[in-house]
Amino acid sequence: MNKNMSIIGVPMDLGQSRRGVDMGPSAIRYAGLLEKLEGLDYNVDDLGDVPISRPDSRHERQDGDLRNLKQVADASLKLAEMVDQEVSDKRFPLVLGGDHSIAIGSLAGISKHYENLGVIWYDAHGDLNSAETSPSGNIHGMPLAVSLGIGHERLTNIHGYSPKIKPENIVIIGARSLDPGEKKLIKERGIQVYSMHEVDRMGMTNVISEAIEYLKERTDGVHLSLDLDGLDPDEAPGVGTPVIGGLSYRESHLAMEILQESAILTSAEFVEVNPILDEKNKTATLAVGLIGSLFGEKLK
Ligand code: 5AB
Ligand code: MN
Ligand code: MN
Ligand code: MN
Repeated sequence: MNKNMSIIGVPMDLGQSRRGVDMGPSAIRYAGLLEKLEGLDYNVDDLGDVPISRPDSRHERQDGDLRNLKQVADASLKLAEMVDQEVSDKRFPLVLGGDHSIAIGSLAGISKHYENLGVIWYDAHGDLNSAETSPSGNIHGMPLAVSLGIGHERLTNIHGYSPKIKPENIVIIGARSLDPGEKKLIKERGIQVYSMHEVDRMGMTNVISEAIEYLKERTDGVHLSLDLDGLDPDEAPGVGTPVIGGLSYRESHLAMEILQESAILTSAEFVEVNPILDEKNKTATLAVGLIGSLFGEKLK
């Protein structure tokens, strides 16, 4: 794996309605991220945080009923430009959220560099909503749809091109809360989903190995987008939209370890850590542990 890594924080909480997830990047750094990566011999450059503009009013809803559309679009473009630069400089971008709307910017910046970027979406949710299907109007439930070119044009066209991702290059792992419109899209577009049902039946070793084989055949780079709510709320209490019955601590470490062995990843992001809802920084500490496994920490 690329030993030159750039860390970018995105203190964004405007893609959803629970305060505190903007403090995620600080909490992850505080939990020892840099020390962990430097201990694994990475040459780490922490670029700090993307500036986020505040909305005039918290619950401002605009253009097609998307909450904070303008601010999310502005931040997405800034993030896209930053990750674009890091990929150009041959550095591995590691993005810290922030709510999951930040994936719009990450994918916009990264995908420009690939013909067929693959995405592993590790999440309880599909994040495949649009204004028409969303039950909440929250943009953090939309980034994967936006990256497919579905949604508000202000979001789909960020960084000047659309779509960013092809549906057949996506693998969702850990899903257990999909809205009707999301299920429809998954069927129509042939998106690969390993829901908790498949994880239970096949075991994580088979799920992640199959996902890696599938993506290896068809992609020229792979981005991991890991929403901490993919894990069970017992392991990751500090998230805004917890869903019972999630991936375990060990299943998740195992997935990261097998991803490390496969060496297919070219970028990653860890999102939705909310320190206000957390218990003694447990979720941020979990994120740093998973990042350790993903980047080569060994148990023996
Ligand atoms: B997350 C829901 N599907 O659209 C919606 O945490 C939840 O980034 C979205 O995965 C959860 O509001 C977004 C009900
Ligand atoms: Mn998500
Ligand atoms: Mn989620
Ligand atoms: Mn969430």
